[in-house]
Amino acid sequence: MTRVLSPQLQQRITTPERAATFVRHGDNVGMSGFTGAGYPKALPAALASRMQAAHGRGEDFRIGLWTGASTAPDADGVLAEAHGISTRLPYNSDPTLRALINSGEVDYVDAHLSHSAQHMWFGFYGNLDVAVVEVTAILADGLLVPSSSVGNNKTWLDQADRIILEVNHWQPRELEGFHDVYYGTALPPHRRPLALTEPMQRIGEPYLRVDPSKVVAVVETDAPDRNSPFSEPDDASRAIAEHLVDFLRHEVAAGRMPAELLPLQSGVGNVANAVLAGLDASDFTDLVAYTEVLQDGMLDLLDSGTLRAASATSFGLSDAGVRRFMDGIDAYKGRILLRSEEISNHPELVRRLGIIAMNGMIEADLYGNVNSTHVMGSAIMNGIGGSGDFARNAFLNFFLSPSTAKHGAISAIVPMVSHVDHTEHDVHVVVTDQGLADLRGLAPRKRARRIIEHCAHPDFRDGLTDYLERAEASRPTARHTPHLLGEALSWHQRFLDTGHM
Ligand code: 0RQ
Repeated sequence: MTRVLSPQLQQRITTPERAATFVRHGDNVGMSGFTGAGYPKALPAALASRMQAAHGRGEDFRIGLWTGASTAPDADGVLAEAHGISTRLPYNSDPTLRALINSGEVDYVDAHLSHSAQHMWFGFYGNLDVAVVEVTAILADGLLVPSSSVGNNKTWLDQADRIILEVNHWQPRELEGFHDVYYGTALPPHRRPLALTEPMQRIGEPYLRVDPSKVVAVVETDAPDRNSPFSEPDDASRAIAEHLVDFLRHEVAAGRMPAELLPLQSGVGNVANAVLAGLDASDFTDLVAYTEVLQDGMLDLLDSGTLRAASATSFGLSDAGVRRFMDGIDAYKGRILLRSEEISNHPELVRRLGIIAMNGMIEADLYGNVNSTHVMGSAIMNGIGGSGDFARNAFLNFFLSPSTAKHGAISAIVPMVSHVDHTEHDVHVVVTDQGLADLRGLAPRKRARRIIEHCAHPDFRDGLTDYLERAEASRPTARHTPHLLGEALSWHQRFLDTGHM
């Protein structure tokens, strides 16, 4: 059954190879895709072949690649292998591309996800030449049924000069009705308040709009999303989850939040999934999520009834999760909403709704500054993603990590973070497998003691205490936030020197 019902756009149906000829060297290309969901499946490989052929002839062929967030090996990966990316924003987790970013070949603009669409409209990134957007179907009137992520698709379709649509038959046709795409955003000084006061409220429409005269090609595909598996929670993740869930109980008992909590945001990865499992095993019920990504753990919560409903911008499911979602898709309708990332991550909404934000980190320092992105201050891991959008504006935020990395060789608690993504002013609670440090309302020296005592691994506790005591004793540098600057940085250097990194 065809999913391209618009007679005008039927005329544009073509092969990926032909569609790829509409992308030229030097173009900025806005692709769909967010945490491995809803990215184009055929065009990137066809484009990569053209790039490789051009490079074989001694010609340059590279694009600026903009997306919602991470994609997959068959999008970011193939274009990176073809050395076809000059600039990348706003988020990447592909290992091949990560290596090129770290080698300096690719310019990476690691941006807050809520900023990426508006920075495009503000003209900060330059012209968008091409949009390549996966959809579930094209209706007879030309409206687009979005696929498994919305991300920045609305903005790319609005702004691009030329548009290539991929209609993916693998995406369930029943996805129609799962989306809420808001078209009311304006540029300053004409912005109006966002009229969303409840997480599951609809403020937009179920479809993406497109100007059919800009559509240069329509490609039909039938390929799955990335669907990475999740590992079973390990002991460290389980311990992190227990500390966090206990703390939420404590907050309810103290009267600081209602029994059904406040809307939850959960980052990606195995630790985040373990926390969701911890919530599912708890006595919490009737929760709601206002988040970016719906991973398997969120489906578990929806299935058990712990979670009433969830608003996000994307799925991020394993194969088993996708099968479960597809099998029960009708029951999820009305309980899951996918929005543009400018809305799912909007600071105004995160602040208004009072989100509980839970995100992973690489390291935290004694004073509560958090590094989410860089290993040893220099090598990018993924990017800040939505962690800043949520943490900075949250009612309550948590940063989570095992207390050590690299099989115990490296402490996740350090004297001074080697790179700062979230400053001490934005960080409420740090959680490791060792325990939880509630930093709210504490001055720096008290924060430092609490973090060492509750979060540091015993193997590193003495070293950190010794550092703090000597920093506090040193004159005249022991001021509001005591530090021994040279020593703080050599803490990281020694892991490089001993070959751990
Ligand atoms: O590397 O696999 O090579 O050993 O970092 O670490 O423990 O598997 O943790 O998958 O939860 O990721 C911060 C990266 C944590 C993630 C980060 C090494 C470690 C391993 C991964 P290896 P884990 P996770 C919503 C919110 C930013 C974006 C965000 C992230 C690898 O949570 O990208 O929050 N966050 N978005 O060995 C050296 C340390 C280390 C270290 C970890 N201290 N030193 N290496 N690693 N700590 C989602 C979106 O926005 C889309």
